[in-house]
Amino acid sequence: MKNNSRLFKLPTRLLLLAPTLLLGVSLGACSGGGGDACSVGTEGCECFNGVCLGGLFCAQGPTGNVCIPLDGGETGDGDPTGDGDPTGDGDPTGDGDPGCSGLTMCGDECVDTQTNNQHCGDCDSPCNTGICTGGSCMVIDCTVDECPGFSYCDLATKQCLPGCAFDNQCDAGFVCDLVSHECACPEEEYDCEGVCIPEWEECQTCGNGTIEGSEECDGNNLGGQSCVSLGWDMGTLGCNGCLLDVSNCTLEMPDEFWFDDFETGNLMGLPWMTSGNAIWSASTTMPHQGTYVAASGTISDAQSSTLQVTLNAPQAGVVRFWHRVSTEAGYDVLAFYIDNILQDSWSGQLVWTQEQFPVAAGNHTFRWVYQKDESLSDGSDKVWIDEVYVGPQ
Ligand SMILES: [Ca+2]
Ligand SMILES: [Ca+2]
Ligand SMILES: [Ca+2]
Repeated sequence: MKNNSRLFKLPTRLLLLAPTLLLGVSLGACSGGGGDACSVGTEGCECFNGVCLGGLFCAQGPTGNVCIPLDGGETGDGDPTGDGDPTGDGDPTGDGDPGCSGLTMCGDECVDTQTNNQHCGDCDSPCNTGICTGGSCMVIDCTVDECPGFSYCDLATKQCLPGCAFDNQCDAGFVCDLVSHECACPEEEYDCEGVCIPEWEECQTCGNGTIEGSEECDGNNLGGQSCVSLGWDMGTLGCNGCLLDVSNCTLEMPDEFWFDDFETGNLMGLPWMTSGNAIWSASTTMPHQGTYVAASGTISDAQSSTLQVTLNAPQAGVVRFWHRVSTEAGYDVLAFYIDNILQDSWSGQLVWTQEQFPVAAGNHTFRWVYQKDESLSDGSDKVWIDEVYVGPQ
């Protein structure tokens, strides 16, 4: 993480430095060697084979690679000149990198090299024997001394080995497994992002403001998306249950017709709303056209899965769409409604079929519902639609 944020910062710093660089050159700050021949490593000079003098860092500049201060004081560590770490090993000031708050960055994790068995003293020094104490590997006889930090007394060898013996050596909520000497969640609990929660609770990271896993957004964090970036004309993008909510995004009314073939790979081509026991989604299973279709959610007996859209028909015309169903014939049905009035329903094993119904000008809600009865399933137990069109016949 730290490496990334540092790389990310460089261009900004370079921009800030650019006027200084130009000024510096004209004033001869880069004239250590006289004339155009800069002393390699002087601030603002071209890097020689990527090498700058101590305290400087080779960065890509607008006219070539130049040496710039490693640490312009931006990190607030009081060391604006840097202490000479041209290798950029992630520890520019020697204080363990400001982002690690006193710890040392090894790879992408912050560790305490005083006590870390994998990184004892420095990142490249694992303890092959003994325990890391005070930055060096010590073989400790636990019949004489107490085992320090995260170690336990191995009765066979009478040595301290890495691992726990007591719960209080583990993070809060974790307990020590006395067989593996590792910290684990208590019985009937599991590790959810470093917190032990009951087995029957879902690991919920929605609400922490960070977009993880299948989350599309989290709270105010919309991942840089907006209604417009998602293809709408205007409106305010929301985040609901860590899924993007486009219900307040709107399109300008089309001159001719509305159409969605789901080739956006999601339900964002029109102001779709999906609800029920499971939601509809874009699917690549047997598309009628293109790559994607809209597929009902996976539901159980007596449940339903609904997809609907409200559109303003520019003039009297039709709604047309293709559908496919693979359900228990006669009982588990795809029903289609316009403004809450059932138009037709389908069930059983049906191939792709096109339907068409008349539509008056104005606002209408088109709703597709997969509704199962109390028992039995057949086929894929799903329904699909594709190429939804509302416009002139
Ligand atoms: Ca989250
Ligand atoms: Ca399609
Ligand atoms: Ca059924």
